[in-house]
Amino acid sequence: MFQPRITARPRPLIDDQVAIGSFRVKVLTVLPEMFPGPLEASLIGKALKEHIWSLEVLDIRDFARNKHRTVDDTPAGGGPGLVMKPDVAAAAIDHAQADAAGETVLWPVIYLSPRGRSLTQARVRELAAGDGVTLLCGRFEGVDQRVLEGRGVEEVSIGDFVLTGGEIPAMALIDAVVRLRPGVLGNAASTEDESFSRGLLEHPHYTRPQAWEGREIPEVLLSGHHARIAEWRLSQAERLTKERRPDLWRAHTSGEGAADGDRELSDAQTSAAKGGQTKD
Ligand code: 4GX
Repeated sequence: MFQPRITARPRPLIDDQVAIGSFRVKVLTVLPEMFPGPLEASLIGKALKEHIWSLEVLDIRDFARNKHRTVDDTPAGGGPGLVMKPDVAAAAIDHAQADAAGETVLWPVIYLSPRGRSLTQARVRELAAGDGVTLLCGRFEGVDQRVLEGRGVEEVSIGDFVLTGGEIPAMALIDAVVRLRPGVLGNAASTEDESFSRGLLEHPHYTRPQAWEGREIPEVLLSGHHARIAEWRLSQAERLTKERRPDLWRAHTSGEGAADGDRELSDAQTSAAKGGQTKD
């Protein structure tokens, strides 16, 4: 007699405030009041409400062990500022990475820092394909180097400038990752920039009125000739990339598809492909 084998039993859709399949973000910070902040607004905020992703903010001070809740100390070797203590940072990381059954979860721990590798759309895509991320936010002079090494923390920079802390960089990373999760963007936008773009800056955009302060919308965009429009957009994207980002241009021209995969910066090729199909 045929007996269907039960391979999975029904599970609750929401378990401990975390929806099944939800992308989990944990933020370690001494300024928990900064969150969710702007992450509550717009599409990312809507996705948070819909449990497409979850945010757990941990106050690093809760992991300090003295009555003053000290999290930092003066730099070894002297100099200005303060450095986050390795024992406190490690306790916060270990707590974040320990799941219900006391098992270490496998998602990455990232320290936002101007010393890190630059955040790329390729890394953003990898993170979005995972189950979650833990973000350590530093203030002052940063975190004791030994905790970064000892806990296998990845250092990531959002750009070559210095902020007062890692919280805003963490929010930038979260926004970039969450927008790639299914259900966050409209279908059109997401599928488009994923599959076609290849490391060019975006072409300029225009909308009505046709003439504004004596400036006209480029005629080709009003022509209805989709193939010519696509051609124009691609040439604009190429011109801008050459002018502003010689690094991206080199990567684009040397072997197509930058090795580090900064795609999605332009939809020129998308339009080109579409235009090529609809006209001619
Ligand atoms: N991209 N900051 C880190 C503390 C700090 C200072 C020195 C290491 C060395 C930043 C950025 C950034 C401000 C976060 C300083 N850590 N993070 N913080 N740019 O400016 O990611």
